[in-house]
Amino acid sequence: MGAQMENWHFPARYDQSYLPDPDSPYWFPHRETMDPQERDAAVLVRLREVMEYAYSTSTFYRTKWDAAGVKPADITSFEAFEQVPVVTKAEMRESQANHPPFGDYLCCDSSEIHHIHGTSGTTGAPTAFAIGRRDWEVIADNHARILWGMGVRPGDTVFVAALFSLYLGSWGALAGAERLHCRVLPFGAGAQGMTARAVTWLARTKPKAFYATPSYALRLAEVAESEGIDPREFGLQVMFFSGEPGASVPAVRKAIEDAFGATVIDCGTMAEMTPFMSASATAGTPDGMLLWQDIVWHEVCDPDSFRTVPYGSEGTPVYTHLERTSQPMIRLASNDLTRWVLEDNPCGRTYPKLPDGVYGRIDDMIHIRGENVYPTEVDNYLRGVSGYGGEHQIVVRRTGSMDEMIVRAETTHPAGQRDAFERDTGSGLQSLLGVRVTFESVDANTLERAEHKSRRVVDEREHTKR
Ligand code: 8LE
Repeated sequence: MGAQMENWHFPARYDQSYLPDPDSPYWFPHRETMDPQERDAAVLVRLREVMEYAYSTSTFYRTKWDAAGVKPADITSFEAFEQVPVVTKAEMRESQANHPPFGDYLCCDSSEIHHIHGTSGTTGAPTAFAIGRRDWEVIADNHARILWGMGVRPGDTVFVAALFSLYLGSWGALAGAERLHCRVLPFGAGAQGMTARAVTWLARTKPKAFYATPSYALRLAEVAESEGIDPREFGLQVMFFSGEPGASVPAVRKAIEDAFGATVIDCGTMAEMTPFMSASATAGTPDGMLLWQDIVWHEVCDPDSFRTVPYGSEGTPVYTHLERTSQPMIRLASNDLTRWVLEDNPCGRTYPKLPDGVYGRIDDMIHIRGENVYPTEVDNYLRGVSGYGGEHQIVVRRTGSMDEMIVRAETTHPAGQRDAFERDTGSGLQSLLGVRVTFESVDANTLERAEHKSRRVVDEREHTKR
């Protein structure tokens, strides 16, 4: 079974010169279209191998699993695997504080480290990611394979418009596109005036593919339009996104498609999980995200028990590396929210799918007066309202003993002619969300645009608690 799966080894080994038949929609036809039960059986054997590797090379996993009474050799069923305790971000931070800089879950020799990346550290101590040289090659191969699935081909120009720094998103996209023998334009993002220059370079180089965060693509479209350039003139065909919800939020997706005239592809798990593109749509199945289960094992779990929920249900993704030898993550809890299904995919791949993408983080969900509000619902709603100016903010505050939610949205309606917009949008939001909303409008282009990931929620209740 495993033997038929193309290049199925641990540690992973890929022929760096391999490219599929140009007419094949698949990079590895067998792995991608095989009976999912057979694939899962091969993955189960692999999970044991990865766990044995991690147990023998890291104090972190040995201590954690010994305490939980888990032995790699006992993982002979998925039920057993679901008993393996999840890894949390807090544990990783603690491990790195006690064993700087990479923590005691670094499983390879430090001489093998090829790249160091990390979290931005805006919400706490930064975490460092150490990626081995061989792992980097394997990541590039995996991402090339997924890009092939999106319809990107050797010789295509790929424009990467995300931060080239600690952020792994841009580097992962770059590595994959290079391995795919594309022409890569590692443009970056975030410097002063860079978006206007991106417009010039896109118009000049006419790339086929483009990578960024979804909010940045919308920002770019606004800047192009303000310079009198229709973003459709860039001729982009495939735009792939990670980093935040957006590409699977219907109105955001439509806004990007309408602005650029390209196919929008959603992808991305977490930086720790690089190859993070293991959840990704394809050219033939462009909506939602497929879970490329032979690259990373994706489970959608109950957020309390961390047992998988049945297909069709909502839960939180838990991820396990199948090929990483440096800092392998084994049951990493994401704290995100999604729903998964297993059905026939038009592209022929037999992977499960997240039909609505990853629609929010458990900790970003706003709990207000007994209701749960997803910020993406507000975004989706506002983008469908005529006269919406393109950006908004959600402020939650406590007035007396009551929580109050204020949505402040930009509008293109001139001052003095906003009454109907304010009344209708405010009441529309209120009935959608089921909570009282104070709605305010402000002039277009006055709220801050994200150069990276958007931060639209200001929860002032947390400040008052401190
Ligand atoms: C909905 C995956 C990557 C490298 O682009 C990234 O942003 O990794 P990072 O910085 O570790 O952030 C991971 C978090 O971003 C996830 O837990 C999730 O909350 C969010 N995220 C990333 N990609 C998506 C996403 N949320 N859809 C996505 N496609």
